[in-house]
Amino acid sequence: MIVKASDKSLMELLTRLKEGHPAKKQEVKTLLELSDPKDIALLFATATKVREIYFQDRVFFYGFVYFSTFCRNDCRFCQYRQSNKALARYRKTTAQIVSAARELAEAGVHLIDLTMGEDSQILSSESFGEKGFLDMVKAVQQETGLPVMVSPGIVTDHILFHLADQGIEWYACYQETFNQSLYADLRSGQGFEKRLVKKQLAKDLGMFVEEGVMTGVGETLDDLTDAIICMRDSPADQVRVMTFVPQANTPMAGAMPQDSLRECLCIAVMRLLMPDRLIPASLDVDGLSGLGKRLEAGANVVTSIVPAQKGLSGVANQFLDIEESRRSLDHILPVIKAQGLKPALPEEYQAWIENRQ
Ligand code: SAM
Ligand code: MD0
Ligand code: SF4
Repeated sequence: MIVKASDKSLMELLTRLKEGHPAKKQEVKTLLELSDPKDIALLFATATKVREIYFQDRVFFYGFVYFSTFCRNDCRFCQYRQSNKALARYRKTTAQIVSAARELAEAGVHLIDLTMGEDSQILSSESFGEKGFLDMVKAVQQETGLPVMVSPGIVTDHILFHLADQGIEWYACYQETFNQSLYADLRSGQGFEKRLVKKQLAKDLGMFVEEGVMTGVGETLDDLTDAIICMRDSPADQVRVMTFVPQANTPMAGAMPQDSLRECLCIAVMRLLMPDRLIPASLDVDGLSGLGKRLEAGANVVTSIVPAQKGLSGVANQFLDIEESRRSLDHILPVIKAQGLKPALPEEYQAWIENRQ
């Protein structure tokens, strides 16, 4: 069913979704396949209206500290896969991580996202690493006084128990896709259910959870439609989509880079289906120049804000805009202001958290 902006049915569909009526699978797919610029503009305008209802003109900022780029896994899409011997890797010390987190906090972010590859030196519970990891997270929490997200991949239940016990607010762990055969190809050797079960445990322990998918990894529109509906029906508190960025020295290096329109269409549809959730506009895919269009699509969290001169990497783009300080609030603020948006106050982020609990 192709609907046109001029066509009454698109207006009616968007109005119904804006009013909170549930979306049927075919309606979601119809919105994802919009191609006429007028139709897309109408979808984005509706998504930003819905964002305004739930978040007014406020935007949240997430600082990003990729503290170890060692990984035991071999995700086909990721440059940090253990088979990529061409990559220079690092493992930051607690002092270095705390210093970066402090700088981000002073800059005015609302949360610190501590991310790593599945670094076996840290994750093996018998090694100092696990205790070192938990002590480091606690040090960041105490030094900054900010909410903390951890994105360590699959960790032991023991680590999740300790994180929840320490009052760490967020656990991020993405499925990438809900098409289980595509998942098995992307994250070979890693159980699909295992990631879902870990997130459920985090939720049961009182943590918030972030879910995420990628576009441009061989998914169909039906896969993306299913993924958005699965995320809607999941307990995730924050939901993201990122455009796959092909990486040298990986099995998917030759993939045709996809533009971020599909990501922005997903953001807008996710806003309509999950109006009260946090939806990132990541700086990691297109850098600062990609921020505006993701906000125009209805995102309300700027993520992957990385301090310069700390030797820290991004994920989809290891270096893009980092040492030029373009992934900084100084450069972000004019972009959000141009859209009539402004930084949320720290207490407004805290209020969202308390409200959500
Ligand atoms: N190692 C942890 C894990 O895999 O959950 C955290 C690392 S990072 C947050 C992992 C996420 O970054 C992946 O789940 C994927 O969604 C995203 N990602 C990794 N490589 C990417 C790429 N080349 N392009 C776009 N997104 C990518
Ligand atoms: C981002 N580069 O927000 C970060 C990363 C992990 N929790 C987030 C993918 O885009
Ligand atoms: Fe490792 Fe995470 Fe990259 Fe997969 S996505 S290779 S688990 S760092």
